[in-house]
Amino acid sequence: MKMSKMYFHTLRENPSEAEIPSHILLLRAGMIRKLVSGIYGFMPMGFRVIRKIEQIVREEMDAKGAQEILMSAIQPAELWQESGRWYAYGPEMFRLKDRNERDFCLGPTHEEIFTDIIRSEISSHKQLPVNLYQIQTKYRDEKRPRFGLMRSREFIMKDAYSFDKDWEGLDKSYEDMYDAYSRIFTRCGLEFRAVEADTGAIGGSDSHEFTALSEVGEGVIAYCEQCDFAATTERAACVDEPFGENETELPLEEVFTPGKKTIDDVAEFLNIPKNKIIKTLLFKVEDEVVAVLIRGDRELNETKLINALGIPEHLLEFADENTVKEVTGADTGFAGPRRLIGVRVIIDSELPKMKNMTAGANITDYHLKNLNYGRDYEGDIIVDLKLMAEGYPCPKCHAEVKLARGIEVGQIFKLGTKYSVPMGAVYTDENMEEKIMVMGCYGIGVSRTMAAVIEQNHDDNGIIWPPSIAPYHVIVTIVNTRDQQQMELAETIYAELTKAGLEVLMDDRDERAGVKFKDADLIGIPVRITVGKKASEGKVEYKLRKESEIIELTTSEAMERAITFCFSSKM
Ligand code: 9G3
Repeated sequence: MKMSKMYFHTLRENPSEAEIPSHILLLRAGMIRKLVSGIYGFMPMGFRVIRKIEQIVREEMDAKGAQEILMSAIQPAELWQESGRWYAYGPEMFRLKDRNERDFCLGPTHEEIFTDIIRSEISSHKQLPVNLYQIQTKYRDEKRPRFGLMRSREFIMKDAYSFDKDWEGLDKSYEDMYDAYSRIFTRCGLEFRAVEADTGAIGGSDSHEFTALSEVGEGVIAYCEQCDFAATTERAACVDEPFGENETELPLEEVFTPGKKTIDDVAEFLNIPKNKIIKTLLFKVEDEVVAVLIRGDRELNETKLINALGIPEHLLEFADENTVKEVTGADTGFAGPRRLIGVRVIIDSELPKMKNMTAGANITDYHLKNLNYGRDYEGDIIVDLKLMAEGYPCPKCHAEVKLARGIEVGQIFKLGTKYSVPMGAVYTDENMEEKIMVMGCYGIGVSRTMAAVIEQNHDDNGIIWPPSIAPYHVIVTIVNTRDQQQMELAETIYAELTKAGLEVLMDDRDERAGVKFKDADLIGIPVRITVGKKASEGKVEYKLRKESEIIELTTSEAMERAITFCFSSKM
């Protein structure tokens, strides 16, 4: 492609609303353009990258026997009512009505749609397993879209759904997808980890998140360097670390703690460690009040709480001051587990083993010392509620856990019969008995992957695309387009490399060389061949975008290197 003909508009400055490198660079390089908050369009250079990623996805999905289809982005409410999910999602679901006032949504995901297709067309065990996938725009009305493609309201997702005869079949489908995902993200040049992820209220079944390591990632993963433990912090099981189990239970003691509302204030005022204090958090779930107890030196993992309560995320709210006053009889900051009326109490698993704890007395300005589980307070649910933190013991080998930030680029789930039961996706087995299909679902954020690759591959001058998904493999930069020799040599190089199977961009614009070099760095083309004064001697400059070194080579040497470099980087 000749840049003099290309629709290509860069920005000189960083756009004010962009905060992270991928968002800044995608806008400055003219690869995406914002329509409105959270909605982006892909311009020629950027769309080429999207199609490269999609191509890698297709190759690896097809290699596992998955078959590509394309469903509608608009979905009838009826199917979501059948699965029971129409009322499970709040404002993040884009809902709309057609001219006959029928309810629809813009698809945030397609479990219902794919299950509907399969249930009406599959009836025999002979037709299973099936794995169908699509690459399509999804819609989720994020409350705070930000970071460009990282958290947008419309995004390109590959979503696949597998249908098996039984759980054993699902295990195989899941394993195939796990392997396909590892290949896809490796080929995209991403540094990633597959980590155990939250399965939501489904519980029990498996889910893995493919996380691209990045400081700007919104996700945090926990991993162990001594064993293969790796999980999102939402999912990571934490080891109970009770202590003082053998202390004798001391008598309850009410202590005056004027204005001491926080764990830190109480610890300091009573001169006790934070891990001897019970943190009591009050929530509302619709019109029920729930008290959550966790050790004062730990953070609550709200995902574990939501799963323990078996509720959708948006139903969990912090109790407001009035509710706290009503339920505890005290101001906020003095809540405790003793004598809570009509409140469900959820307790972190390590607390019942601990003796002589301190907590709010449910009396303003008072706390209670020497609370002992069983004698002084009880719980309705006892479960691990701890949020994993750096240095906590690995749940598998007890070595110290490490945390890292990451970008979720893929997630795979064992759904089991969550959709096949309510929607009646059944088949007749070898004995002519009716059985329920067992499902899995598998998503890749295609547009988010593009952003994640930039987060991991950029410098101050711009993007550094891996050849596998670069918009072009080589850019041939002509220093002086009025010089006939330089133009001819550039044309020769362009033709030769194209014939060799490379995708070549020729910067034949009537621009100063400096501008051309800056643009070449900004858009991140892996190899730059500069044709300048030495064209008369058949010499060119060769530079890899990921290195600073510029070397002078003969034309054929430069072309050989470019071909070898691009093809060896597992295009
Ligand atoms: C909704 C809305 C947002 C959602 C969902 C439904 C996330 C929803 C989970 C999934 C699970 C998998 C197939 C591809 C891989 C992920 N956000 N999820 O179900 F109505 Cl508004 O999408 N689906």
